[in-house]
Amino acid sequence: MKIHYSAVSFPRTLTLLAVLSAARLVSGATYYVSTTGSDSNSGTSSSPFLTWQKGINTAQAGDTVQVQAGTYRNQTASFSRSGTSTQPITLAAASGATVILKGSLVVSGWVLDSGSVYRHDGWTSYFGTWQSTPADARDKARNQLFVNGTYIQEVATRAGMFAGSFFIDQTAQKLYLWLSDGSNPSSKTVEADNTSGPLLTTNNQSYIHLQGLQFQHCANLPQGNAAVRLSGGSNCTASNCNVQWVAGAGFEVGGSNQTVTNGIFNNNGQLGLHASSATNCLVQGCETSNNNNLAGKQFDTGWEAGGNKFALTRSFTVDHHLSHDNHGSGIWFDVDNEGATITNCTCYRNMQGIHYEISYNGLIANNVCYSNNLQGADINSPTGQGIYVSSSAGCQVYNNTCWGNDTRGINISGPLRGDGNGGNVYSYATIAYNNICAQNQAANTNAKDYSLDVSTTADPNLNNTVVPFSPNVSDYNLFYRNDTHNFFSASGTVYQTLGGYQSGTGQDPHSLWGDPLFKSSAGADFHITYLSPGIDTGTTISQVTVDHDGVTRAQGVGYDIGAYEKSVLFFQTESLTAVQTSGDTHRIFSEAGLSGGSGTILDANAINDYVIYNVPNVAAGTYDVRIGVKEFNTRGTWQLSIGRADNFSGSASNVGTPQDEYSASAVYTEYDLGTWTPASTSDKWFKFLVTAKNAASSGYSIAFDYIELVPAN
Ligand SMILES: [Ca+2]
Ligand SMILES: [Ca+2]
Repeated sequence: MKIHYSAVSFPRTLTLLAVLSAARLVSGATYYVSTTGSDSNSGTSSSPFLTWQKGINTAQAGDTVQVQAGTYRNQTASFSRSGTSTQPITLAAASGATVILKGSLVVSGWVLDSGSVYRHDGWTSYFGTWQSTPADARDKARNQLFVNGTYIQEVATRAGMFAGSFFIDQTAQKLYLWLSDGSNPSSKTVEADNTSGPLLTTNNQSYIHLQGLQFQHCANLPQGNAAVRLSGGSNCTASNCNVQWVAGAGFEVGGSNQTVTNGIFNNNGQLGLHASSATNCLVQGCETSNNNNLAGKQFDTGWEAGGNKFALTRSFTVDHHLSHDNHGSGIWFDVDNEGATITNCTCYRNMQGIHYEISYNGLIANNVCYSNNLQGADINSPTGQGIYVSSSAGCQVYNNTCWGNDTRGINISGPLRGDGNGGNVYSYATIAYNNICAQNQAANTNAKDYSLDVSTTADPNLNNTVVPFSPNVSDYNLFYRNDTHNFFSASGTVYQTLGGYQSGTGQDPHSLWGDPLFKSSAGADFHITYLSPGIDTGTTISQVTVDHDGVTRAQGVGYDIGAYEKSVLFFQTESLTAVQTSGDTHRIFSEAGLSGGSGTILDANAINDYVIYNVPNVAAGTYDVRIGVKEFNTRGTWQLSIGRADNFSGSASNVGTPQDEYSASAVYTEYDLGTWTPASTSDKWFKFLVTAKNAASSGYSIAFDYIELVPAN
């Protein structure tokens, strides 16, 4: 199996920062662009250029073009020169300045046509028919008009106008506008598109940095015809750049080793982001929301529309991405992607949260996908799902949280399909560990919250060379519904209970059924709380070293299930000070089965023998108290009491019930003693007092591994 996940995002970020830092050491020239400038100027701060293009044309490797605050129109920009690794070319907004390039003009000179319809004569910009022949999914109106920033719907005929619409008579060069309140548009700011873009493209050049630039309004076509493009080339960056309210796709990521950070690509006609045949690129900290929602422009969601779409990529990373309220998928990799990484993302109210389709070796981890919905799709369609890994092989689906989606939380399935690259692929060789799948089927109680293809034999028509066959494997997950429904689908066989599914398939032997106890599912806060069954019950995943928030995994003795790791107080008993004993030998012992490789034993030989550990600096609050132990056939039964270190006898009280450590053979396990609420912050003494022994036990010794305190807050 090809493994691509070593190219995780944070090292990439560090690399990027290193590159930017190195770039700052180069003192190239700075050229200035201003809305009050002129391209016959010299480009100095006192004699700035007017167009971005003039600045770009003037800049050599190592130079910076600084764009002053303002709204720029009637221009587009395309690079014709590359920077170098040590001398990139930078196009940046001036520090703190709002810089917007708009592919629209302000339209004035309105005359009353009839009724409440006003007319602008002599309008020559027209970008597409309402419906071409033959019709296909891309046939959407491309003209755009905004009134005081609000999108207005285009209609195909003058007679078809309604309040809140516009119409362009291409032949007569007339622009008609009927405002929703019937008023005269002369008192409003009316903007209409006058270009199909691209507004800006790197045009196959490399080592170009775009910083802090905003783009709006463009009558562009969909897919790769994005309004703004890192097009071909390599090692370009776009940081804090926004593209909104364009007719097709907002931003294109092409080429290799490109990086897009902290961008907003919302409210676009087709897609926020598009990428095709891009290699080793990173999209991090960006947002794609409310795309494909423009009235009259909603593209076919089964074809290509929504938050984004990535095709034919290699090692493409989407990290810390927010994608919501798109008409279409939130994050969609479709056709012959290899080794994509989708981590720490949040996707809600899309048609799918994350969709990885006809592709290979995706790492999908630490994502939160909730309330994704059918949006009018057939109720029995594979739509309205949290995570959908469809007809893809070799994926790793780890530590995701999927809640309240319309049909399924997680669906790993799909038949043999052509991969667009001469091969066939279907659902196999995918591993799903440490996921929470809870309270889905919000709209369709005939769906199954968790769907997994469980074929154990290779399809004879499987012919790709990317991922050899092995069965899908699922385990260490946490499942839950608060009512009774068919929950699991395993290659179409339906199970209502976890037990039935486990015995029927052999899958998920360590998985759990129980309320994840989120902080607030209604408030979309899916951190698990201190009594959650997901705490410490996941398995260690070497590729997932932090949680959705960046908290180091594992906290405490093990990985938590779901996208969040609960912070805990964790003490290895072998590292604690035994401040008092009953005089019996207290010793450290080492065995591979113990957390940290070691534990402690009190060689007790009678009732009332004890050991007291000092647990330092425990804050006031409520905790779930968990004690790691090693059971054996020589063990006694103990009672825990906890008090303040400075006044133990005056403050100690029992926590939990007596615990019998006897077992016929060695067992490393954990006792959950329930809650404890210290009133003050101080060192605490934990006293383990031998109170009895099991009749089968040959002794009274007691053995400890760790103390874990899980805070309620
Ligand atoms: Ca943990
Ligand atoms: Ca230990």
